[in-house]
Amino acid sequence: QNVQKLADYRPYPFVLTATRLHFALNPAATEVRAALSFSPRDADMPQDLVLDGGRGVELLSLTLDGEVPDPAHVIRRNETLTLSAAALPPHPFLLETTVRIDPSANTACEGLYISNGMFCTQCEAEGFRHITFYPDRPDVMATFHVTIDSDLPVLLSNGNPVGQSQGRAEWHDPWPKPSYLFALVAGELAAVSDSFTTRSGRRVALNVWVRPRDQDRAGFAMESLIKSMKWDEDVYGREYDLDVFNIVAVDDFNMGAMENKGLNIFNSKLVLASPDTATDGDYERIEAVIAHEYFHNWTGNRITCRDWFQLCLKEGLTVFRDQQFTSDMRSAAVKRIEDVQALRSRQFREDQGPLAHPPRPDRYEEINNFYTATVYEKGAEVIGMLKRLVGDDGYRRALDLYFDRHDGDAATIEDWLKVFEDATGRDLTQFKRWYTDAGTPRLTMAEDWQPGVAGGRLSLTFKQETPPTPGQPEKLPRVIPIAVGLIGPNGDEVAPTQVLEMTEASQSFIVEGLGARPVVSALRGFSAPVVLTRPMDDQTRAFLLAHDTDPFSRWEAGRDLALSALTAAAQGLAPGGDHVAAIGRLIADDAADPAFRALCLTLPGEEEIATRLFSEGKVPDPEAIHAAREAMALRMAETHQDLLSRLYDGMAVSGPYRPDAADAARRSLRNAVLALLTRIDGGERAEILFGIAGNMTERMAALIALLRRGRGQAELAALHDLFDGNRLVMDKWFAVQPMAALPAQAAPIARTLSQRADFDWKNPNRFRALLGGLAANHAGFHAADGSGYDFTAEWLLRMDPFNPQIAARMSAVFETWTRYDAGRRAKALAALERIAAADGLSRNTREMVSRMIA
Ligand code: BAL
Ligand code: ZN
Repeated sequence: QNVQKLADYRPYPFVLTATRLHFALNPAATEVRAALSFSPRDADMPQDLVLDGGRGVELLSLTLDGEVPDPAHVIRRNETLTLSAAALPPHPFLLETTVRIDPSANTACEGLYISNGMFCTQCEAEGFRHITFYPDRPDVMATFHVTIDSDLPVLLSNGNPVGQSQGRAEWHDPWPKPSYLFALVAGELAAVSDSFTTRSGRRVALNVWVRPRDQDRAGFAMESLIKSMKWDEDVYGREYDLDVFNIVAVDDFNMGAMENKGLNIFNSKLVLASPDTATDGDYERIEAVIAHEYFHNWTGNRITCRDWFQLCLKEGLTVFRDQQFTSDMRSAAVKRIEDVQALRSRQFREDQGPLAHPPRPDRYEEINNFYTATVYEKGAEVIGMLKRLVGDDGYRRALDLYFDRHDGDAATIEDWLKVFEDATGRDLTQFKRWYTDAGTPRLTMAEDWQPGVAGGRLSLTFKQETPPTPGQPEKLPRVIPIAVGLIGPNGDEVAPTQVLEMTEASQSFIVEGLGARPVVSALRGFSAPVVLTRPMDDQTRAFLLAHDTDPFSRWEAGRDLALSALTAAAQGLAPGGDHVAAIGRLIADDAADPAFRALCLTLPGEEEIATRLFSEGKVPDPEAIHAAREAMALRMAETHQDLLSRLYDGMAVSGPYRPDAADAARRSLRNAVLALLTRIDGGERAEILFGIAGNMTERMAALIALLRRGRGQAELAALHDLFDGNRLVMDKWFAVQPMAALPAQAAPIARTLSQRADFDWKNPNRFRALLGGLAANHAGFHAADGSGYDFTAEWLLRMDPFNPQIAARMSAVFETWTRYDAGRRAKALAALERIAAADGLSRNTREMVSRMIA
């Protein structure tokens, strides 16, 4: 066991001022020369110099100020190279090494590797140590000068180009950075190019590099980059700081993208888009991730993390910033609802299970296992709460101070909170629990109405409690901002949104002079990441769905109506309420945003229903949940057949495809309607739409609607014929089949697909497509015979020695296994134990599995 603990943090005993690297690229034998300018932090306290270096790094030579040191002072262990203190001078010195590495054998996609003939790197979190010996930790920051020798035509690294000749390129990055932000790319690439002039007049050359045949699909990424650069200047006052900004698309990539200084490397699925290959969802995601990586230039690169425990310092803040950006570019209401849906389906699920951890964990074995929804999405929610508590002006002052005070630093969560305290005068000691404690607080609200007191007095009493999580049995109360508004009986708002600040385990808030009893709209905008329960009948929910002025709470009321009916039906109880009628009124409202109506029309997913049942102390039955959801969708289709048909015809988008919010909203409503109508029209509309659709959004919607009804084989074949050579479309083709299959067929379909020659499982996207597609089919993955678990375990075991990061992250599909009945639990546990017993299991997967079966 190699447990890293936050409490053990010590500064690196040497300062590294400048790093010079020389690469002689060769697929199987690349030589890397490194010249590192060190000085001891304290000359009176001699210390060993410990450098990280992976097993595949072969040391060819080493000198200290030009001399070969006594070999007795140079100690190579498994993953380190140590120069003992006795060999080191008490003044600045130059350490030079030459090593050999084999990028062609690097299947883990960490460090320097080859994807489709292109050299590329991924160094976060600890990939740089597979390139050369180095203090591979984020608090060691140096300027980088990089020379690349290769016959390949495009040779890129961080910073500004300072020399280019036949077979050689030289790059200099003047901004000190940690090794995880290093990048190198070499290949036969073509660029879509543009430029951006910053507000202080710096002209920045922009390039999106892709394979030559993909050049016509890189334009949207470039547009998104330019919008992001402008937005960060306008909203945060942050300018870009180099002469060039490069983005490169890579087919084999473990993450979505990476914010290397001046050279962002992207998974090609988050760069390449054309109407016939990418959906509206893909376009929106590309825009958001291009922005996210660009925004890291300030929140991550100029100010980085002191250690990996602080990962949410850069990730939570950068997610928060990209969410703000998307809200400004598109519909803020829809974005908020989508973000909450994602948070609940991924992060609440994490908090409910054995993998729960705080946004700032205090221990880990493998940091790659902590790039999680908790660090990213909950990290962003915590910042949203801070902003709600200190107000927009306070937030702006705090952020200005953060950038002023910490530019060039490797900072901590304590530093972050301190700027808020200093800028606003607020004590955030209690608030810090959001960073250090795991788990989703349960909030209950009770109302007491006294019509005869003080002109009508309403008392709202909130209680909070956070369930135990691994290693944290007891939880203290947190600061919870609760946004509340009041709606009068006639549907008018009688009290606009006010933020109640809860700090105690139980706390009451009183409003007087109300006259008639209002309906409370609570947790508006999802003002805190908590589970709110309150006694509310379906009539009140329907009232809020009709009248709430807060779009999130309005949607939430409809969601609750649907969930109360679905959870009842999934337990064999008569569904109460009238969700179907209430939804009918909403979708008939032509004044409402089509995207909002689409969200309301789409029933909660099966996983969400299971989560709700489990949080109510019930054992979810995947088959019953599936049947209940199917029955309700059918009832909606039958009840509103005429309305839906009119909507389907009326929402068609004319003219050429545009990925903007307005057109995407109409398509999303029309596609949600199609999913319902396909249940009663024999698939006619979906078949027609698939045949005539001029874009992937409608094609995929039609295909999924058909597959869910057990049809669509001809369409699948057609899609394959049309896009056989397009990796990204073929990933969709692999994903959609197990995802939209009837539950009993999901695992068998996944198995059949896995036997195809074009199941290129070593490609992370293809692997995630098939296994993720199966996991997204709740009743299919949790098939009672264990076939979903067995299939997944087999492939995790196959992937693990090849690419441990991908295997470990995908293993989280098992994280909910303890929710289910004894039969399923036994089968899931057997699958997990099979993985745990494998010889040579990676540290990544071992940590995940052992946490899940602990
Ligand atoms: N830093 C890893 C990729 C991302 O979150 O931007
Ligand atoms: Zn990020």
